[in-house]
Amino acid sequence: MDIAEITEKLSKGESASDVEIKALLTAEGEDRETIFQAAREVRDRVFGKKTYLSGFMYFSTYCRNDCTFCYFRKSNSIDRYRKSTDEVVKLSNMIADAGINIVDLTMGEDPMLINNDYQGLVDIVNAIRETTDIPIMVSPGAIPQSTFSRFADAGADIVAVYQETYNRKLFAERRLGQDFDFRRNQKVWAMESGMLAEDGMMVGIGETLDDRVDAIRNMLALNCDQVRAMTFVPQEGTPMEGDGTVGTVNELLAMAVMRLLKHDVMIPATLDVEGIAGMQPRLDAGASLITSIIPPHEELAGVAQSCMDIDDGSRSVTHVIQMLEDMGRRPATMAECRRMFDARRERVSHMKLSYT
Ligand code: SAM
Ligand code: MD0
Ligand code: SF4
Repeated sequence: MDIAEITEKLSKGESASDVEIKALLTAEGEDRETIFQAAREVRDRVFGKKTYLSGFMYFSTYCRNDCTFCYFRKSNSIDRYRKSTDEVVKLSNMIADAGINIVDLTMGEDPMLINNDYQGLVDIVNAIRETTDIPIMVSPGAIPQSTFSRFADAGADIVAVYQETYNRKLFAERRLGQDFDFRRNQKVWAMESGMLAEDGMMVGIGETLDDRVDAIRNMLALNCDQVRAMTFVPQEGTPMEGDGTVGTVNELLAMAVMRLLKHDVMIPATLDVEGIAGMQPRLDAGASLITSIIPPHEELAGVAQSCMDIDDGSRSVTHVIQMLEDMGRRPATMAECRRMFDARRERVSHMKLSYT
């Protein structure tokens, strides 16, 4: 199959068959570069050289769940922390002042924070919103339908809840004891409440090529404004510890395919899989924002790479911006990011009307 023909028609906004998508996802050699280049060109057509920056704050690492891939699963005996509301607000302001465009408030499904209908996180969002306009992402895990409006009212802009896979059997094996449909519906409920949604797939958790196509199709069909692919990183003390590290090319190809299938979607280049070394390959695969930027020396963890490149400052915003500029790209301003979020939320609110 001619890869260039497929990328050309996708670049023009035409569709592709599953067979063609599979050809892209399994491309080798020079064909890969053809795909990445097409993805970059489409990205630059929509976003120009602007790149959005997202600061990551894993503010509670306690969790009631037992996802088999996750270091922070409840059965793993590890040191955990929970930041106070004041600390989270202070760190969020620091992140905003440092020129980062988005703050991602992430927690394990911490019983203390779930208590009282997530009031702890609602308070944090309210307090941040009182002092800054910065777009706020919340990543609270799977929450009740009725709780979404509390986050929207407090000033949150986007909810991140990754399905990981749309294969129900694999989901049940990885997200033990969790409800597939309840998690899937999180994205719909976020959008119905006027916020945006981020979905995500994991690569290397036992999925087949067909599963990857299915995940990409499903995530885009939900109409999420942000979609991600993350390569599984084996974690000490978990059931998948011995599964071995896989290369990241399948993640990069999945990102490029998502870019080609939906030109204006936000796709993160995460620093959480390969640290700062992973930034450029992901931007080269068509990413439009950088996530998992973490300030050093604040005792904050990453997820898949809980400490890699944090305290030496390699995941700090100063270093990220310098590398970005070396690539001929530039960080977005907070005002640009705000405008983008407002425009997308406006579109989502009309989409909501068409649901009902
Ligand atoms: N607890 C919330 C949840 O599960 O939705 C939010 C935080 S959770 C740690 C965020 C995401 O990190 C997961 O959805 C998963 O995609 C990713 N993740 C967790 N462990 C990982 C690993 N070992 N390798 C790669 N990604 C991982
Ligand atoms: C990241 N470590 O962006 C973060 C995390 C949660 N919303 C995101 C997985 O890679
Ligand atoms: Fe908990 Fe999220 Fe880790 Fe699952 S992925 S164990 S819900 S922190």
